[in-house]
Amino acid sequence: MRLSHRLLPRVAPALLALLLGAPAATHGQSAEPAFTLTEAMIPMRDGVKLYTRILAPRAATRPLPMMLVRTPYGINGNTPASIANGWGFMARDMATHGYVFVFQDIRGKFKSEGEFVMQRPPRANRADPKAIDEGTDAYDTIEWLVRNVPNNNGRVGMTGVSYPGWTTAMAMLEPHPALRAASPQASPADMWKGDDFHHNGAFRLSYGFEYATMMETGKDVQQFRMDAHDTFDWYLRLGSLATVNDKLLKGSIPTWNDFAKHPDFDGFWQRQAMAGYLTRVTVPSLHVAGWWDQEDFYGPITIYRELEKHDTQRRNFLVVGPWNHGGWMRGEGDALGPIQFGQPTARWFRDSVMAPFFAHHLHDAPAPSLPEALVFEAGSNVWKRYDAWPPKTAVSPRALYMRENGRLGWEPPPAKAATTFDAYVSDPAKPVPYRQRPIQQTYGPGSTWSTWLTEDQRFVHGRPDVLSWELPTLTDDLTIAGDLTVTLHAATTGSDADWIVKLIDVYPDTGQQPLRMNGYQFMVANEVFRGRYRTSFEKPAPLRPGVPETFTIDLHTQAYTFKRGHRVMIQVQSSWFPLIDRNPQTFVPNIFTAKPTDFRAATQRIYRDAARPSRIVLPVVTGIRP
Ligand code: PG9
Repeated sequence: MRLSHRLLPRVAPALLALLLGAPAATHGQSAEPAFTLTEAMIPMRDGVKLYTRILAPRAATRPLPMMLVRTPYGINGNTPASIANGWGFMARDMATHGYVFVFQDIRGKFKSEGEFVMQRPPRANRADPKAIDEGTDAYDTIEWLVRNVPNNNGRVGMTGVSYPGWTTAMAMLEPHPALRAASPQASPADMWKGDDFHHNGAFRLSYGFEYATMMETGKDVQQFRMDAHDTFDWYLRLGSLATVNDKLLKGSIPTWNDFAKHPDFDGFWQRQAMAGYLTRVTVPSLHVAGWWDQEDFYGPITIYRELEKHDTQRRNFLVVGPWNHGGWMRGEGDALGPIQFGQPTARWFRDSVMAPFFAHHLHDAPAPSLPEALVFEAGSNVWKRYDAWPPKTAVSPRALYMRENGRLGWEPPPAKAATTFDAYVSDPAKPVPYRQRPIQQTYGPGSTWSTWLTEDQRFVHGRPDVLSWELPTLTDDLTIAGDLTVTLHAATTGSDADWIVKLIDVYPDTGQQPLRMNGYQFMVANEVFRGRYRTSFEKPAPLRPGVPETFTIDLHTQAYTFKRGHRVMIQVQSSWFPLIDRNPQTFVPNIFTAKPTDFRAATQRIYRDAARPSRIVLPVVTGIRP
C-alpha cells in the first residue's frame, strides 16, 4: 500500500519521511503478494512515535475496515505472506472478508519510542492534554489510521491475546469513535488477585521473575539465562527472595522492584487493576477465555462480569473454550495435552464465532447468533449456549464435604462426631512441585508450561504433604456449570500458610486407550490462597498457631461433566513450587525480605467435623440422585 496523493497533505511532512511504503518481498513466490506492507511511525499526543506495520489487501475493490493489534512482543513477523497464509493470529476467514491489518509496537518496545511501563495504569491527570496511557495511544493511533490509510471504511476493530488483549481492553475505556468492535482475549484484569503475577496474594515466582526479566532487560524480549535445566532446583537454591536483587538483578528490573516493594494489595496494584475502570460497555465486546489458561483465566472472566453489570444494550459477550493461553488462536483445538475434545474447537471459534462477530460490526454482515455466553463443556465435549454466566437457572449449588478415610460425601459430617481433621507436615525445604520435573524455563526449549494444567496429578498423589479425598465411582454423569467455592477450616502450627485446592476428575482404570489415561487425575479447577490475607488483602495478619480458621477460596468457574465411571477428587497441599514462592510459614511483614531462618516446617490440619465442615460447593446441573 502507498499513501494516495489525495491524502498526502493531511500527513505532517516529518512523518511522511518515516512512511516507507515499500511492499515487502514475495517470499519466493512468483505471484504478487496479496497484501502490501507500509511502515509508519505514528505520533502520539506527547510527541512520542510508535512503530506500526500496515498490511492491506492489494486487490481491495471497496473501502475496508482495519483490524488493529497493539503488542509489546515485536511486530516484524507480520508480513504480507504471514497474513495471506492465514497465520494464526488472524482467522483465515477474516482475511478473506477483507481487512487492513495493523500491528503496532507499544510504547518503549522494539522500534517504538518512549518508555515501556509494565501494564501502565490509566492516566491520573485527565485534564492534561499531553498525559498518556495505553488508551490514549490506541486513540491517537486510530485517529491517524482513519485519516491516513487509503481506502479505509472508517471502522476499526481491535483484538489480541493476553498483553495485546489488555491493550485492547484499555482502548475500550474511552474509545475512539471509529473503534466499532473489540475482542479482548485472555486479558489480565488484576495482577494481584488472579492473573500472571499473583493469585490471592501468593506470588507467582517463576512467571513473575522470568516475565519481568524477559520484558525489562532490553527493548526487545530476552530470556533470562538460568544455569539449570530443572528450574525447581534453581529457584530452591535462591533461598530467600532477597537474593534476587542482592545477587542477580541488583535493582535493574523495575517490575521485580515493584513486586518486592508492594507485596500486599496496595494502591500500586489497585490503580492497575481493571475492575474500577470497567463502568460502561463502550463497544460491542467479545471476551474470550480458556478453561485451562496457565496465565490469565481470572482476567477475561472478570472483565466480562464487570462490564456485564452495565450492559444495557446487550453488546457484551463471553466465550470460554477448552484451551490454554491463546489456544483458540492457533491449531485445531481438538485436544489439550492428552485431553481430547473430539472436534476442532479453536478453528470453529475463529471461523464461526470471531470472524462473523467482526464481519457484522465492521462490514455490516448479518448478525451472528451469539448467545450471552458460549461455553465448552469438557467431559461431555459439547458447546453450550447460556443466557447468563454464571447460569441463573437449572443449577443448584451443592456442597461436597471432605469426610473421614479420604472420602468425599454429599452429606455433611454428623453432628455427634468428635473433632476430626486430617493433617500433614508442610516443609518449605521440600516444597511440592507444581508440574513434573524437570521444570524447564517457562518459555524455554522443551517447556511443558503451556499444558501443565492438564498434567496427571498422580505425580504428587500420595505424597505425605498432599491430602486427597474422593467420591465413590459415579453411577451417572455429573455436570457442573457456574461458580465453585471452597471453604477450608484449617489450622497451622506456624503463623502463615498457603492453601492450594485442586478439583480433579479421576478417569476409570478400564484398560482404555491410550493406556496412560487409566486412572488419570485431571485437574478441573484449582487455586491458591495465602493465609495472611484471610481477613484483608491490604493488611496481612499472622495466623494464630494451632487455631482453626476459615478460609474461603474462590475456585472460579467451570462447565464440566465428570462422566459415569469416573471419580471426583479434591487435593489440598501447602506449596506449589516454583509456580508460587515458598511461604516461610512464619509471619513476616514482607516475604521478599524473609530471612532463611524464617522458613520453617509446620503441621497443617484440615478440619472435617460438623462444626468445621471443610467443603467445596459445586454448581450442579445434573447427576446427583435425590
Ligand atoms: N501473560 C502475559 C502477560 C500479559 C500481561 C502482563 C504480563 C504478562 C502474556 O501472555 O502476554
